[in-house]
Order: sequence, then structure tokens, then C-alpha cells
Amino acid sequence: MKKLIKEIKGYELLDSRGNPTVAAKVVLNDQSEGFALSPSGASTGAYEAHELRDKDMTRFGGKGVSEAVQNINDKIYPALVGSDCTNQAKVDEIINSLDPTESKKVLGANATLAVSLACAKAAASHYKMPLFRYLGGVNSCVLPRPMMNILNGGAHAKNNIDIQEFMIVPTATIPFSENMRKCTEIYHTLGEILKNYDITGVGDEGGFAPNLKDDQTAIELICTAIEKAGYTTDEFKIALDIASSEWYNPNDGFYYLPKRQKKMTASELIEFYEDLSKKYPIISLEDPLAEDDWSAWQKITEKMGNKMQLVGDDLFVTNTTRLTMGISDGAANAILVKPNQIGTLSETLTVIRQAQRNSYSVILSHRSGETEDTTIADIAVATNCGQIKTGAPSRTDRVAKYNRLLMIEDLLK
Ligand code: 2PG
Ligand code: MG
Repeated sequence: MKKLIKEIKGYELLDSRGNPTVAAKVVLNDQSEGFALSPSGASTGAYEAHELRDKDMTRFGGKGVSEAVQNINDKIYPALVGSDCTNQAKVDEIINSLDPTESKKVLGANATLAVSLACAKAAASHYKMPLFRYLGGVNSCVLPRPMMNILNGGAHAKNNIDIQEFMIVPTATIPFSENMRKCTEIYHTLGEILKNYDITGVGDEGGFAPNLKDDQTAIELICTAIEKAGYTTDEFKIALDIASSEWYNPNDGFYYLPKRQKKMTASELIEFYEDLSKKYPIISLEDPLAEDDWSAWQKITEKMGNKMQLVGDDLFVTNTTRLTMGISDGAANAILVKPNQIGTLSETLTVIRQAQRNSYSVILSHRSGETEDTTIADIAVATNCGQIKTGAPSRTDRVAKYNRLLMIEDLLK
């Protein structure tokens, strides 16, 4: 049969930070091919699936992925050869059956994801379909609103800003290309404004990385950029990824902001967010509280959940078990979806369905260490999730996803 898997090969390639990453090629009997790369995070959640690194200090400072690549060639390939590539659920079930651990510790989620996505791409190519169409069928029609990260801090930049991501979000849902044009204009306007500041270049996701008086100043400068570019804060809102798990000490329950050297309680943080949301046009807060601070998450959801998108990234790690806890505890009202946090396409699609059934918003997301792989753009359209987070309009690893969406928009016309 033409759609059976004939060959799988793993590769050790590089990501946008110059660290090794896993890629996989899947070839079918009819010579259709799929190729995919896994990304990698800097501010990873404690409950993410396991990213397998060699820890051999004589190669890439210990970050090599040759073992994960070997797992593809020696374990996954023999198990999948001859399987029907168009049965994604079965493919992913076979991959998962090779690893008895919940977190994919044996194979590495970087190995499993690359193969899982490459299978889907080979199947799409077999049917001569764009990936989003293969995954979503005729119902794939919604281009996502970009949550564009134009100012970087936290673990993604060497400046003095503690909040990790400052994003602009258009309130208009369509057209995608117009939203992109306007967001890009605001990005460049911000760049002009920041020429008068102490700027350290750009961060991992292509956003500017200035040193500023405080984190609030970043929000003020972005509001100025929106207006200077000719738009209003009714047309463009602000979203923040606080990435506060990076600040949290589970032993004493305090949050330590490393750059400002500030110590805060969860209640003080919630007050700070309430205050910010009164002053600025903020519509979305990601990881405002830490992955283990469930009671504080419940509190913020109760207080702010009816007027604000509260996004669980480290909190949910694209995992149905953690999302189930959030749903039953009333924690957050949105989920960030990163396929490499869970390690297969099927599990990614399952958590998206679970979120959508339970009225949690879904945002497809890149990682801070990215590649030219654009699969998240296709998944966003396939699932009609409506929002994507994939960095600034700067650096090819970020722009590749936006360009893919521009091409999908054209295809859908
Ligand atoms: C996040 C991501 C992507 P990282 O925290 O949302 O922006 O960062 O990949 O470093 O976890
Ligand atoms: Mg995050």
C-alpha cells in the first residue's frame, strides 16, 4: 500500500539559539515525504514531557541530542515501518507504547514529536493537501489573531525586565494580513522610540530588549508606539507572559523577581495585575502565577477571569490531566498549546478539543528556541483556535510561521 511508512530517519540539527535539536524525515511507499523539527524552551514548565539531551560535556556543552536521534533510528523506525501513515492516532499510540514513562523519559519528547509531526506531513503530502487542510478538513477556515511579542525580558533577554513577554494583539479578527501589517508597523515604531533608550538588541523571540526604569515603562512605551504608528488602544491591546514559575520558590511560597531583586507574595502579585489592568489596555495574562500555586490561580481566576484571558502555560503544559485539574479547580480560562510539551500530534489535538469543549480559549505557541518548522501555523488554522503566539516580525524562525499564515490566508481566499 502506498501510504505505508517505508523509512524514518532522525537528524541532529540546530535551533535558533544555536543548540542541537531533533529532526525527523518520514518516507512512504509512494515516496511521499514529511520532515519536521522539534523546538526547545528556555523557561520550561516542571511538568513538561522530557526533552532528552545527551549531557555529554564534550559535545555542544552537554546539549547534544544524538541519543534522541538514535531512539528514532533504532527504536521508533523499526516499530513504525509498515504502519499506515494516515492513521495518526495509531502511529502516536505505537510511539507511546515504546516508552513506559508518562513523560517520555526514555525516548525523549523531542524525538517523538519530530516523528509524529513528520508522519502527519508525509500523510498530507500523500493526499497532496496542505497540512492544515489534511488536519482540519473543510472546516479549517479561521486565521488566528497574532499575539505578537515585541518586547522581551525574563529568561529570554539579558536586560533588566522581569516580565518575559510584552505582546500586542489586534482586536480585529480579520484579515490576517492587515493585522500583520499593522503589528509590524507598531514593532518598527517601537524600535524608533527605543533608539533613545539603553537597548541590548533583541531577545530570543525577536522582540526588543531594552533596559528600562521598571516593567511598567515597557507597557507605556508600547502604548505610545501603538498611537505613534497611527492606531488606538481600542484597536490594539496588550498581552503579557509573566512566566512567573521562574520567580517562584515552592519551599516558602514567595515570588522572587530576579532582575529587580524584589520579593512578592501571590496576593501582592494579584494586586499588581489588578492595578496594571486598570491603567493599561491589558487583555491577557499568561502564567501570572506559578505552576504549583493552584490556590492563587483559583483566586486570580475568581477575581479577574470574567474580564481577562488568563492563560495556563507552565500550569497546563499541553497536558489533559493538568487541564482537567484546572477545569475542576476553576483555574485559568485559556491554555497555551506547545506540541513539544506533550510530545505527539494526537495528544496535542486531544488537549485542544478538551479545552474547546470546556470553553477554555486556545493559543497555539512557539518556543523560545525555534526552527524553520511552521507546523504550529497549520495546527492553529486546522483547529480554528483563533490565536497564535510566535514572536516578533523579526528573525526567520519567527517570521516563517507568519509567512506560512499569510500563504494559508491566500489559499483560503
Ligand atoms: C513561553 C515560551 C514561548 P519558552 O513561556 O510561553 O514564548 O517560552 O519556550 O522559553 O518556554
Ligand atoms: Mg509562557
